[in-house]
Order: sequence, then C-alpha cells, then structure tokens
Amino acid sequence: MNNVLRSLCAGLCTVSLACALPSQPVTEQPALIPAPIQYEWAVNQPGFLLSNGIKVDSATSHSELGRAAIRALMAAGLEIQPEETEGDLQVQLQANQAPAAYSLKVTPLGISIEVGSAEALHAAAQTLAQAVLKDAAGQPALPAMWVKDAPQLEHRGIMLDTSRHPISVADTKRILNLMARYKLNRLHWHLCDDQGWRIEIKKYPLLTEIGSKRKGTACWIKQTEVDNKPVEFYYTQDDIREVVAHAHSLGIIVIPEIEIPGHASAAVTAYPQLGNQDSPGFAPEVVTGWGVFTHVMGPNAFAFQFIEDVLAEVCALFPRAPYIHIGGDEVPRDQWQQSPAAQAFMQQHGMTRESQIQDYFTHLCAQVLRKHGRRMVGWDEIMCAPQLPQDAVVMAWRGMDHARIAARRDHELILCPIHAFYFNFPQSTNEEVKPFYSGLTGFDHIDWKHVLTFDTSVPGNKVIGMQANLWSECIPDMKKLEYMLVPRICALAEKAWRYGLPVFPDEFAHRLEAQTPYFDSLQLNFRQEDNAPRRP
Ligand code: TNX
Repeated sequence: MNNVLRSLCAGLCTVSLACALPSQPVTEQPALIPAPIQYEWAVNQPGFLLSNGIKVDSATSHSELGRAAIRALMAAGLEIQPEETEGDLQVQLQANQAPAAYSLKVTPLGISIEVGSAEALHAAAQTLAQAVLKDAAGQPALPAMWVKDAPQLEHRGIMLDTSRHPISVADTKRILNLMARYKLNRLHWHLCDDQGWRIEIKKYPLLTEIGSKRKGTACWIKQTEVDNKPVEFYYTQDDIREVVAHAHSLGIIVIPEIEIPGHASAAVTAYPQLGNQDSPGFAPEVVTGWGVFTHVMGPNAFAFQFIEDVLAEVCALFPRAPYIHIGGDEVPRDQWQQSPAAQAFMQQHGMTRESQIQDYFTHLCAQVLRKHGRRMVGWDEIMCAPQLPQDAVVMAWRGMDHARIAARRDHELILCPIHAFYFNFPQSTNEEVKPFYSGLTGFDHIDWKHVLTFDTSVPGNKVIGMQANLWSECIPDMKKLEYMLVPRICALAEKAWRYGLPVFPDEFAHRLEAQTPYFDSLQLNFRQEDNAPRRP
C-alpha cells in the first residue's frame, strides 16, 4: 500500500468509524469514466467489503447532508443499511471546495466523502458505484482508494428530441440513469417541433389535442416514403413532473426547450392565430417529413400572449432550470415577407429587415423569462439579435466558429458543434451498417474517438457546458437510440468533465471496453467497435 493510502487507513482508524471487515485483496482496477482529476488506488490490497452493503450510523442518517448522501448512493445503485449504531460512512461539507467538487477516501474500514456542496454527492456516489469490483474471494468490494475530483464544466448534457419520435417516460428515465452513471447532469428536453407538440399546456389544450398528432412519418433514408401510422403522443404535466423528479434524484436538471418562433408547424396547426394567417397558401399541418418548414409564429398579439403564458407554465414545471431554451434555430422569413400584417408590424417598429422580427421574439422571450427569474438559452442564431441580453446563454451548434463568436461577445456558451456532437450522424459510414442503423447523411465517422479528440477549444473562459444532441429523425425506437448514444455518451462525458485537459484515446479505449458488462447489465443495444449492434 502506498503512503497516502496507509495514512488514510490510519486516519480512519483513529476516528473509529466502524467495525467493518476488510475485503480480500482486490486485484482488478476500476475503469472510471470520466477519469477523476486526481486519484490513486491500491492494487492487490484489501479494500472495503460491500457484501453487507454500506452501514450508516443514525447520526449520519439523521443529518441533512447524510440523508442526501444516502439518497445519492442508493440512486447510484449502492446498498445502504441505515440506522446502525456504528457506520462505515462519513460525509462532510468542505466549504473551501468548489460546490461541484468532491473527495473520496476508501479504506478497508470505511468510506469518507467530502463535498463542496450537496450537489457533488451525486458525482461522488457514481464514482463509488463505478469502482465496485470483486475481491479475490469473488465478493463485491471497493479498492482502497483516494479521489479528488471536480468537473471542468457545469453543464454536461444530452438533448433528446421527443417531437420527431416520442420517447416514453419509462425510457426517458432509463436514459437519465445512464447519463447519471457518467456524471452527465443536464437533460435538454426538446419538447416541440414541426412534427409534434409534446408538452401539455393547460391554457392551450389544442397544442396537445391537435398539435401532438400527425398522420404518419417519413422514412429517414427515402423521405418520399411516408408510412400511414398515426403518431399521437404527449407528456401530461404529471409525466413532466415525474421525469423532472427522477432526474433530480440523480442530480440532473432538466432544461426544457420551446421552439420560438420557428419549427412551429405543430403549434400553428393547433392555433392558426399564432401564425401568419394572411400569408399566401397558409394551411399549416403537423408535418410528416423532415427539413425546415415555413410555418413560423407571426408578430401579433396572440403570439406574444401565447409566449408569455406558455413560458409561465413551463417555468412552473421546471422550477430548478436556471435557463429555459427558446429554440431560435432555422427560422425562414418567407411568411413574414409575404404577410401584410407582418409587414405592417415591421413598419410600425421601424424595422427594415424580416430578421428583426426574430430579434423581437428573442427579446420578448428574454424579458418574460427574466420575470420568472430565469435566463434564456437559445441556438446560436439568437446572437443575430442586437443587444442580446448579456446573460443569454448561447448554444453553439453550427460549429466552433459560432462558439468563438459567442465567447468574444462575452456570452456564456454551451458547445454542441454539429461536426462532433450530433449523435444522429453515423459512427462509420451509412454503407457500413444495415439501413436501420444508418444515421442522417451529412457527416460520417462521428465515432467515440472523433467525439473525444474533436478540437473544442475556445479562447477565454465563457464555455459553461457541452452536450450531445440526439435529433430523432432517424431514431424511431430505443434499439436505435441506444445504438446512436452508446458508447459515444462515454466520450462526451469524459470530454465535458475534463474539458481543456489532454485526452489519450488509447488509454480511454481500455476504460471504454471495461464498460461492456455494465452496458450488458442494462441490456443496451450499444454500437460495438465493428459497428455491429449488440442486441439487434
Ligand atoms: C438541425 S440543430 C436542427 C434540427 C434537426 C437537425 C438534424 C438545430 C438547432 N436544428 O431541427 O433535427 O438539424 O436534421
């Protein structure tokens, strides 16, 4: 045993933590993803035996921090025995650490966790869960180890597109569990788009009565082929609360997205007054195909009130989201050019370009959200708005150039450049996989190595997050979703947690390979190195 671990063990003995029995020597080594910033573990030494779970004394299980630790450990899958007279677990707040930082010490006698805030307990718990190995007698054990760790980015996320292909509440929870395992802490929930509105809004019942239904769905390979299977799906407000609560139990904050003013066909179909009714050929419908569509919100009183009302309900449903996503991407100007009402609005406001209507919407959203104590986050197109509020968060998707522009303008930003973080693109080429497993065309070979090594550097310190987007045109079910997400999710998690630190793909490859038993324990249909799906 090395000196650090020897003194650790002595330290724990002096506070007479527990009467735990040491494990047999632990010969395996943990394969942690993301790799902690600093760590050491003892090889071939006894560790902490887990066959009886982790005992927690009543003082710990009655303290607020202790209870939070127990919840985090249980959510990470560890077995806890509370209310014992003597415990194996010691938890402490370390006010001088960053809120998201934690340190861990495991000895044969117990586990001690120090955190900068309760939030960090989730990461600590997941590190422990990933470090569970077998000792020489085949019993579950943690190696004696020491970890000092903190994320380099506060927003580490996955975006799920529930409009193109809905995802059930149960499946969303499974995805959240997987995210938590790798310390991802933000779910960006894309809840509406041209192909369907998926969130119940009490004040506008037609959004779901009409807007959540479409007649069929286009094939992502041959877009002209549309099936005739109706899609009808939305999350009730109770469903939303259930997902948000499950996420919270794992230390994940859900950031909802309401698309304003574009990608609005479903909303405009439900409430035509929301659109540009006087534009030629106005006949909105919930779209069955893919692409960018002309139906956008109109600059009118109904639309402005709609935004105010919808965002109010959304803020109430997502009380912990510090920022709310208002979309803002890919807004065609055709209807605004052709609508007399939109043109009159422009004149009235001294606007010379249609794009200024989008800027007006962007500012309105920021204003409404501020009233609810929230910031706004939007796709990088929102930067077109002059005097964009300084606290607006920019989600840079069109490439690193846009990320660097946002940073120069002093906006906090979240990186998800299409060239590496769009998990709807193939991990090889589409020709190398069965059609079902192909991705959208545009970019090939976005495999885990590409994700890991892609240059995401941005001068300055404005990057607050990184996420992968799972646009779901080509993701009709969980088999496909798992194939597109796993194992790239691991590379994303590593890169976000260790943002700015050097990466070593060959070393990472070993840790990734070691995840296979975990993936299999969840029955995941992950993409294997030869591109074959694990459970086709
Ligand atoms: C662009 S990325 C979109 C999505 C599509 C995606 C893939 C972004 C902000 N908008 O609406 O799903 O490309 O086709």
